[in-house]
Formats: sequence, structure tokens, C-alpha cells
Amino acid sequence: MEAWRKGMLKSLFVPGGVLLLIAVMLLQGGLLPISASAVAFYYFAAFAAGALLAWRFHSSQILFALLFIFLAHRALEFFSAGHPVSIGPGRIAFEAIAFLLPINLVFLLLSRERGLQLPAILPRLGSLFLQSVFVAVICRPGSVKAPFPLHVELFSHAWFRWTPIPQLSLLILLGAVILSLVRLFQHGKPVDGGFLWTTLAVFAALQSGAVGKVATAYWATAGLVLLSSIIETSYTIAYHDELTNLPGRRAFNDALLRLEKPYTVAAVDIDHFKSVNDTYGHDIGDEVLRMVASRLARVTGGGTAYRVGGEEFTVLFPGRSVKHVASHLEDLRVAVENSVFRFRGGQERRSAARGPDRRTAARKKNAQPSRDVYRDGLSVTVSIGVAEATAPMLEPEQVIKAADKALYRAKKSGRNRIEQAGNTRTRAKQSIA
Ligand code: GH3
Ligand code: MG
Ligand code: MG
Repeated sequence: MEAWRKGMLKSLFVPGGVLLLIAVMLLQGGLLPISASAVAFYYFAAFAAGALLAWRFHSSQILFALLFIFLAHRALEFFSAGHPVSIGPGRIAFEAIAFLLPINLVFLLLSRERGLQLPAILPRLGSLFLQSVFVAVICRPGSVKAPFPLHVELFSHAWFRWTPIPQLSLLILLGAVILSLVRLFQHGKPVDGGFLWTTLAVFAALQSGAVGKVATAYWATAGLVLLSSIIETSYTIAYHDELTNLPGRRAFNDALLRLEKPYTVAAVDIDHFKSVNDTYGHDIGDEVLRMVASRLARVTGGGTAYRVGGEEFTVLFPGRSVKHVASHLEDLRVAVENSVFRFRGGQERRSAARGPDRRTAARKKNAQPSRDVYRDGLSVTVSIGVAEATAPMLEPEQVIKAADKALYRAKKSGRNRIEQAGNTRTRAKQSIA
């Protein structure tokens, strides 16, 4: 649970929150005198690099968010001639953009990523064009006030003296923040965190008058946050297994480089997993893998679980000896054993096993799931081999090999149990019902 909270907090604040915090400290705290040319460089670099990355990673969501933010700021600069104004086209542009931009961000956040195919980008380009025409029309020279809805007062005027942002826009910005927070907690995707902190950076930019040095730095930060969410996404793809969301083989290899004695390695393998696939089909097999992975992700005792192969996992316990982790591994084994995986339409799914899978099952006489199937659910068990780094086994490869050997012994002696390297005694003997 603790690890889950830590991971959630991290994906909430890193990197968007940290970037915005640094921007606020530099810009509001005056820690560092920043020249206008440095801000201009930051601004163009953030948007250009962001657009380049979004294009290479086929993210129309991010590309259009960057485009909307960039064009919104360009329009504000244009209509207010570079300094905040409280009347005329400059103010109208401010009210229109404070209203439209957060709505566009919400739409982009809710839209499904369909890459940079023409059918996906055409409607967005069309909407961008229509909005540009709308802004140009209401901001034409001589206009004094924006259309009424843009500055409608829903609450007492006195409450909003602190901000130049119209009430309705504040509400939409708040809605966008809440929505991205909800999505972040639902999916935990870096893009959701990106939209959250970008919306807040847009708020900071509007709050600082939308034009001028400080505001420009906030617009640039909005771009940088989106850019960093692309980097974060590609990191997640490279280091996490897509099916189970556990860190994958690359993350495991990375962790091995950083390991220092003492540490313990546990090799975990699902029992009779092939027969789960054969009996219920590959999709249910995948679901079961996900379920087991979610138990592994919550392993206690300072361990981190990695998906190193198909249905093979490794838990690393840096700084721990086998003695320290034994009870935690036992808790893990029991947690998997007691988890009943439920799915709808068990019988239909059962007949879904096709082709070679089914033939293999028919041929293999003793192919049966490790646990009996409950009405609409099944449960699986895992075997665990555990080894710690002690002389003469000092290299991670040796420790992993020893853990694998112990795992093999656990399989041999009946499965659903934990075996320790160099110890022939069964540590947690459990008979399979
Ligand atoms: P044992 O108790 O000896 O480990 O038996 P087992 O059936 O689990 O043994 P084995 O390691 O031979 O089987 C692993 C199976 O896991 C084979 C493969 O079909 C299945 N598998 C590997 N990766 C995936 C995956 O991503 N999804 C699904 N559904 N099945 C997978
Ligand atoms: Mg297995
Ligand atoms: Mg296996």
C-alpha cells in the first residue's frame, strides 16, 4: 500500500509539478534575475522541442495541446501589443482565450490518442481555424467588450478582485484540473499528469497578465510540462511491462547495476500456467497474469517486483537478507493463493481455447489448473526460489541462478511453496487442494 501511494505521489508531482514549482520559485521569488532574451529562448525552445517530440512519438494529443497554447499566446501578444490591457481588443482576446483554451485542453485530454493520421487531425485543425476566426472577429479594431457570456458574473464581484481571469474561465480551469486529477488516479498515465500541470501553468500565465516576461515564462513552462510528459511516457514504455504495469526486464537490468550487498533475489513463477492458457484461453491467461502482478506489486519488506519473462517474475530486496524477507514472501505466496480471479461467462471462455493450445491440452494428460475452478473464478499459485548474496555468490548473475535453482526445486517438490538456495528444507510446505 505504501509503495502504491509513493508511486502515485511521484506520478502526480514528477516531472510537471516540480517544473512548475521551479518556475514559480524563479519567477515569483526573484531568486535569479532572468533576462527577457533568456525567457524568449526558453519559450521557443520548449515549444519547438515539444512539437518535435510529439511528432516523433505520434502524439496528436500533445502536439495539438502545444499548438493551442502557443497560438493562444501569440494571439494575446498580438491583440494586446505586448503588455496587459484592461479594455479593448487586448482584453477581449484575454477573455476569449481564457475561456477557449481550457475547454480545448479538456477536449484533448478526453480524446483518444489516434496518432497523426489525417482523419484524426483534420477535425482539430478545423476547430482551431474556427476558433481563430471567432477570436479575430470579436477582437477587431474598435471593439470594446467581449460577448457577454465570456465575462458573465456567476458570483459576487468582490470575491474575484485577486484575479484578472473571468469567473467562467476560472470554473473551466478548475474543471480541467479536477478532470486530469481524476484521470491520473484512474489510469496513472504521464499524459494526465502533463495536462494537470499544464493547465496550472496556463492559469499562472493568465494570472500574471498573459503577456510580458513573467507570463511568457509560464506559457513556456506549460509547453515544457507537456514535453516532459512525452519523455515520461517513453520512459514508462521502455521500463514498464505494458500488460502488467510492473517494471520490466530493462528496469530489472538497471536495478542489478545499482545493487550492493546485502540483497536478496526471489524468482517467482506461476504454477501450471500453461494449463490456465490451454483451459481458458490466452486472454484469461493475460488477466490472471495481471492479477498475480498486482499482488506482486504490493509485496512488503522493501521488495520490488519485475516481470522478467512471460509468467516469470523477480522480486529484488536491496539491503535485505533471506531471513528478513522470508515472512514477506510467505505473505505474498498466500496472497496469490487466496486471490480468486473472477470472470464472466466461464464456460464460454473455456471453449474459447483454440488451435494448438487446445490440442496440447488434450494430449497432455496431467494438464490441469493448479487450483480447482470455482463457479466463475479460478485461482492460481506461485512457486518461489530465494537466494541472497553471500560469499562465494557475489555477482548478481550467480545469485539469480541460485534463486532459479531453488525455484526449480520448489516446482519439483510440489509447487506453491518457497525454497531457499543452498537449503534443501522446504520452507513453506503447502499441499495443493
Ligand atoms: P510450471 O508450474 O512448471 O511453471 O508450469 P507452467 O505451465 O507454468 O510452465 P511453463 O513455464 O512451461 O509455461 C509457461 C507458459 O506461460 C507458457 C506460455 O504459454 C505462457 N505465457 C508466457 N507469457 C504469457 C503471456 O504474456 N500471456 C499468457 N496468457 N500466457 C503466457
Ligand atoms: Mg510456470
Ligand atoms: Mg515458466
